[in-house]
Amino acid sequence: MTFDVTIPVLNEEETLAEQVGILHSFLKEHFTTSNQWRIVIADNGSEDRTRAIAEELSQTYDEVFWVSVSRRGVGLALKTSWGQSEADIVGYMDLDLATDLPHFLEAYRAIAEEGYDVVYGSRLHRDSQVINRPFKREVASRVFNFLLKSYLGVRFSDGMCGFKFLRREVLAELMDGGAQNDGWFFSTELLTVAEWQKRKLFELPVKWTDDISSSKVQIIPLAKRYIRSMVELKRLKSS
Ligand SMILES: Nc1nc2c(ncn2[C@@H]2O[C@H](COP(=O)(O)OP(=O)(O)O)[C@@H](O)[C@H]2O)c(=O)[nH]1
Ligand SMILES: [Mg+2]
Repeated sequence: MTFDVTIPVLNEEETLAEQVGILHSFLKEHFTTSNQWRIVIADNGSEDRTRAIAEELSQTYDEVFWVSVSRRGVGLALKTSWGQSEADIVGYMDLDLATDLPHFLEAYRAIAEEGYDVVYGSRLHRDSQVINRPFKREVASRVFNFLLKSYLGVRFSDGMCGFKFLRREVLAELMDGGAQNDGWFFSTELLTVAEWQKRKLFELPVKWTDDISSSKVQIIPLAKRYIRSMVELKRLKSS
């Protein structure tokens, strides 16, 4: 099966080239069929050299592509990138490669060989291994996932992990079913709607290493937006 790995980026000039290089050599080593895969850098609104570096990388590597969207938001970046894709499998991972790369092989297998529709990384499974997670992020993550479970009635263990892959076939229906957010919440919506639609979800306990210095997330404003989006999604469910 063919696949696209999207990397959403915002102002990542410092690490973009190196991280894409690491991902590229990993995929090259494990997937040797030509034209089987692509890395798509999805930039929206970077104000540094990110976009120029993405262009350079796309010239250096045959398998690297980029898309650029004028408005900010990870959800929008992913929808744009996946919307242009022709691959059997689409998905994304964070540029910091916080999720250990070999997990991608498990994710690929789950969809390509075991018939799963959606694979999501989880940092909250008992077999997960989480390194360097700042205490307040850990707490925020647990509270948020608890709210998802109690308020939306979902069963998945981690809605926000930056590591998700799905069969592209199901994307349009997930979006029709309510996965539409332009921001970070899109990632959680995908799983929520997938559950509502009784898709086959594969929970992948991951080894996750936080890079404390690089995070752009501001917990309080993000939490407010998340909760607002959760309420909207709930309304959709009951309507
Ligand atoms: N396209 C896009 N990517 C973003 C945006 N905000 C963050 N990112 C990317 O999303 C990924 C995860 O961000 P990060 O700050 O590491 O989040 P954290 O690990 O949850 O603290 C990185 O690859 C960022 O460059 C955005 O508004 N648009
Ligand atoms: Mg990170």
